Amino acid sequence: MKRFLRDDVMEGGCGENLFASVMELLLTAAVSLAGVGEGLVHVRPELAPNRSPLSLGPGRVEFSAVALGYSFSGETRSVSAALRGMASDMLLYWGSGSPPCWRVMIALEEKQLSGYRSKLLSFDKKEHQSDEVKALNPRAQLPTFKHGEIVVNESYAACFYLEVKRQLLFMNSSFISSVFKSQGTRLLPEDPSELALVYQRVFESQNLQQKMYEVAFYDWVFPEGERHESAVKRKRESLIEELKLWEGYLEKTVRGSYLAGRSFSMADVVCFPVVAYFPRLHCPPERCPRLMEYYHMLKERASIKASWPPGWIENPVGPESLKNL
Ligand SMILES: N[C@@H](CCC(=O)N[C@@H](CS)C(=O)NCC(=O)O)C(=O)O
Repeated sequence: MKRFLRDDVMEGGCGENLFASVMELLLTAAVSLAGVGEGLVHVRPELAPNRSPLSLGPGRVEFSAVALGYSFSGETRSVSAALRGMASDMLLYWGSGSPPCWRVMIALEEKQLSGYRSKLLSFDKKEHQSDEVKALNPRAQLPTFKHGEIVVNESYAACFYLEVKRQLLFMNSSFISSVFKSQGTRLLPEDPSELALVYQRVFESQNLQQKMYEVAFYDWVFPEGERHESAVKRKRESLIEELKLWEGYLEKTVRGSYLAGRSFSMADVVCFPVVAYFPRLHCPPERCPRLMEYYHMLKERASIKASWPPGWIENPVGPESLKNL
């Protein structure tokens, strides 16, 4: 199967330019169909020039938009099958209950890539330190994520990669790039001020994650000789202050809002797994009532249910590490 890259085509003669436009229209149709689920892409071979770099025959087209992960073969093809094909090139090594792993899984679900391959590894058995993981991730941490030959291990990086990768191929065509970004849920808004808020919430969620870890997993984060009662107290106060900030953000929004406004966004993808630890570890709900409302709303979302940590399903009640917050 041949490889179709828009820039290759654009460098060719005017016939290829026309063909590129046809392909754009096709891909546009494919994506809008994908937005509503199962659908068929109809190829009109009479629109394609003979000199196209693709294999064409009456009623038949074969091309593979490899960089997009899309491939079509035959006159028609189910769009969801094409999307599944793209997902099957993806491999995620993950651990149950890990917020960084969970956020990548939510992003995969939201982008309609639930057919990705995965390996669930046990931290207790130190499976994340295997040679297989280390070959891809020298820090031997999870998530470790691979798409074809592309390795993206940092959880934030993997989430952003899943959102924008199709945009890059069609850099010269703003229309196509915006259509492609809308595969599944659009996680980064177009409007600059909305986008700025999403970025702000995405990156500041690292504070909430770090501060939650340092209280909830104090004994695990700090070795015995480095533990001090005064430090525990300070870290608890720091987490309470951090929670107040997030409460304040939600208080300024109407009920039912997401972390960065009225639409679900990348901020929710990265932050929800951290928020979910508060009820699990018995944080008193009065410490963060709006965050808890947000939690109860999002836990019913399909992507979140589909990626819920199996260890949490087995043991729905977690330890009481945040009970005294
Ligand atoms: N910066 C990484 C952090 C990943 C991370 O801390 N993963 C933890 C699980 S939550 C891990 O693999 N820990 C095992 C270890 O560090 O040995 C990301 O966000 O992807």
